[in-house]
Amino acid sequence: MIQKASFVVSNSNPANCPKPDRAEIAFIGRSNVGKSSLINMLVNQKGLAKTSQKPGKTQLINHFIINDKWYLVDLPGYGFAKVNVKVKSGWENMISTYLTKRENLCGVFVLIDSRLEPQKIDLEFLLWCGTEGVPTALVFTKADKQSKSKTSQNIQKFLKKSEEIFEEAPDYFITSAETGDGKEELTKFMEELVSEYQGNHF
Ligand SMILES: Nc1nc2c(ncn2[C@@H]2O[C@H](COP(=O)(O)OP(=O)(O)OP(=O)(O)O)[C@@H](O)[C@H]2O)c(=O)[nH]1
Ligand SMILES: [Mg+2]
Repeated sequence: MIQKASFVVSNSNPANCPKPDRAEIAFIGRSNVGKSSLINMLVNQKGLAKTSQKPGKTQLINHFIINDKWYLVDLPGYGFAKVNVKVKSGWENMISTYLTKRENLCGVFVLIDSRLEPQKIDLEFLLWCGTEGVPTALVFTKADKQSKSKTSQNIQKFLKKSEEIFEEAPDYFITSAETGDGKEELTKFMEELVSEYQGNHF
């Protein structure tokens, strides 16, 4: 259970992130997919991670500490067309360096909008994660926005499309930051990742 969560630091340079002395889990996905909202839902604090109706809100690597024990990280989204090319390549460089170099990273949740048909940009990002050995699981967001059957149709299509990417079917979760759906399952999974990491490192 997540009992305690607080902000630690924001960085633009992955090299300045906190000492990698504990397990870390990060949230990534398209701009506006609901990363920051999901984090707030999981930790029971509305304003902990900054959210916005406009894409491009989160621009830095944000570390939060959970139960005084592990780090949870909110990242900027990818695929936000409105930022200029220079800013965009800066973010992409920051995110890719963080994801490939962060040694204590034990899980990366890639968030996918459950309302949409499979998007090329998400599949390409997952393919990149696969080739780089980034440990990913899928989180489908905004499930409150449509019927359960529509959500599961979109998820089935996405999983079908991603068969070429994953050797094994990925872990996936269905969530809503509005209703709290998926909270227990996702929290349990994060705690398992953290325990496993600790078992291997301490
Ligand atoms: N209905 C509904 N709205 C959601 C949900 N999650 C997020 N939103 C809304 O989607 C918008 C974007 O949410 P954010 O959490 O800021 O998205 P983000 O992925 O962090 O976006 P960036 O930081 O810009 O990359 C906000 O208006 C949220 O209120 C959800 O589960 N259900
Ligand atoms: Mg955000």
